[in-house]
Amino acid sequence: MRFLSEINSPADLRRLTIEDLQEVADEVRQFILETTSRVGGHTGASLGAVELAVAMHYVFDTPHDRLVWDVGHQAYAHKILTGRRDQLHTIKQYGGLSGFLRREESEYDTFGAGHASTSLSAALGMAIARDKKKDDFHVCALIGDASLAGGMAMEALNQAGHLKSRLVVLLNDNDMSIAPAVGALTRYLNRIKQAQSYHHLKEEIGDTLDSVPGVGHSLRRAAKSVKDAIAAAVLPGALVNELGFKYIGYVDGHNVPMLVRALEEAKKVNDGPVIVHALTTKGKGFPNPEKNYYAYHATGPYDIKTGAPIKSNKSAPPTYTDVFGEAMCELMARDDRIVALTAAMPDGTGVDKILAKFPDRAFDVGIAEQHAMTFCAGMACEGLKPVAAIYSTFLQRGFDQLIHDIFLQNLDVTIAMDRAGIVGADGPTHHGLLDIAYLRGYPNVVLMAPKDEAELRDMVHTAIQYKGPAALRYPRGNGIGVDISAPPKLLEIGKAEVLREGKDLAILAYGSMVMPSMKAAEKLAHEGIDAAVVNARFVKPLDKELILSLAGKFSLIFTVEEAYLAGGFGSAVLELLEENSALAKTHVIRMGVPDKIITHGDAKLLLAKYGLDSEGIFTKIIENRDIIEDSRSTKTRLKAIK
Ligand SMILES: Cc1ncc(C[n+]2csc(CCOP(=O)(O)OP(=O)(O)O)c2C)c(N)n1
Repeated sequence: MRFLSEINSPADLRRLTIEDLQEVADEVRQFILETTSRVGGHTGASLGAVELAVAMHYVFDTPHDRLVWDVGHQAYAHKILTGRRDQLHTIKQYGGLSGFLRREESEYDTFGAGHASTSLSAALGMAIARDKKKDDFHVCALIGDASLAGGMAMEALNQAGHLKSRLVVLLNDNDMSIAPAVGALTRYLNRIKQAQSYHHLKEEIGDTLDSVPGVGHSLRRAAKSVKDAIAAAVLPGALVNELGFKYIGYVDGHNVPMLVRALEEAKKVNDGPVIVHALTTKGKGFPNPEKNYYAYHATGPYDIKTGAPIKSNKSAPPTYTDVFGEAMCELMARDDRIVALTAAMPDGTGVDKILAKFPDRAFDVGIAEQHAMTFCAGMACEGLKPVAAIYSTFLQRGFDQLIHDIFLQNLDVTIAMDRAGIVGADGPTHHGLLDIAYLRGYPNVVLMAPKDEAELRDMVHTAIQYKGPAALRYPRGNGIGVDISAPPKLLEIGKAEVLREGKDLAILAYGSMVMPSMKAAEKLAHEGIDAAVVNARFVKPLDKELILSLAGKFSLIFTVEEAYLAGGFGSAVLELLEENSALAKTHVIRMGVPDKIITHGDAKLLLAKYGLDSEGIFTKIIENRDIIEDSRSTKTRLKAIK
């Protein structure tokens, strides 16, 4: 590495000549390949944005100038160039670098991210603050074409064009989301690309840029030449004229000198926002880039020569995601009112299988969770049975739409929340820990969580059959290996399942915590403690009858959930007991995720850290042994009195 080993900050990069930059980019790309082939990561997304990162840090005086990355999954080159090269191999691991951007991690990470389409709003906010403070720095937001189509980004575009604050937007257009990008904006961007031949356009822009006066010439003349550049580019109306943006492009997003020139031009626009439209290839440089586009976005470890994934030999049970996809296909074959929907996560949610099998009854709406909810509501109004498969964390985007459009109108929509709980390597922006709290406070909705993948099938069926809004949550990763060959069956709404009778205490577990609770109970038996275990199945409605009877029987009840404790399943149990004056004799201990930001890292490790595995549940119960002993002696005394 001729250059990279000497680049410890963007200032080092800026000491190089423009002619050296392409080689720097090549070295950065090689470094990403060598690292991600060992540890995995957002490989393809980051490989596609290498030259953009080099050019931005070269042109802008970072960190004085503010770079705002959308999502942040594509920012490995940015991390490498901003002093984090030697830690890149720790990315997404416990104690290591975050897979996204975090303000605490580096002064160059001006805005934390992980969810899409936030960069323009944040960058615009910074630009306006700069103007108010009469400060002088550039703000440049980098956003992908799929994220640009997200609702928030559209709202920011709308305001940016109106405010006329100085702002550079670098559009990383690779025609891809995680899956191929969808929607009318994608078509619009493609129209720009097709409108003139790439070569012709490059020359035209190049000529115009060449005619720009150097630094020190009047801004007016610079602005005029920018106008020329813009006029020379393809301007099919909407973005530039109607929204008040200037447009430079498109440029080859893998040609660093060209990107540098385009960004230098953009810097000179001082009377409003400007978009630099760069065309890139996702997974650029990935060995043997197959047609399998999902492989580009993120990878596990792979063979650096062939690109083939390095898989462990262990045969694992199917993932909850796969089981959901299969169950949906079975149910959709039986009932043509069922339609499926994903918001830009077809493979992540199992909707890819459904799209392949039922292309007319499945939709990828793009990064548009809010729209997805109300779109489902509309379909439900007309008698369809929409099932939206969505990550718990991304559903947060659609909160008001859930309440206002679905729950309030009691519409027949099913929400399948994948990645509910601690997701692991993706960290705090992606953990799905809030859904119980944010969903259960409103009437009409039924909320459930399966103990295993067979029950997931039953719950998908039950939720679809239920006449009204229903949501189910299930974790990331593999099922526990139970038989899933039986047809999905209907569960009684609000009925829990007693899995183990006991004499000393009751463990009420929700979803993914049921099986660890069973294991803990078995271990407790060896210690002479007899725990009943209940698979709660529903947090709304709770199995009131059963829980109140448990409270009458046991002086100690544990609730266990893979979610934030505040407002969660345990809170719901406490509320029920309080409403029924059943708390006086029963001690309730809630286990779940505490009121803390949960970092990234191996999910098993994080769950263990918060006592959310069989060992943790066992230990917590042993710690409260004195309550059990007390209750035993009270019972003995009472018996003696009788
Ligand atoms: C609100 C939200 N929904 C979904 C996602 C999942 N997600 C992460 S990256 C991505 C694709 C982004 O595509 P694009 O902006 O074009 O960038 P690229 O990966 O192609 O560089 C998606 C859908 C997310 N991060 N946030």
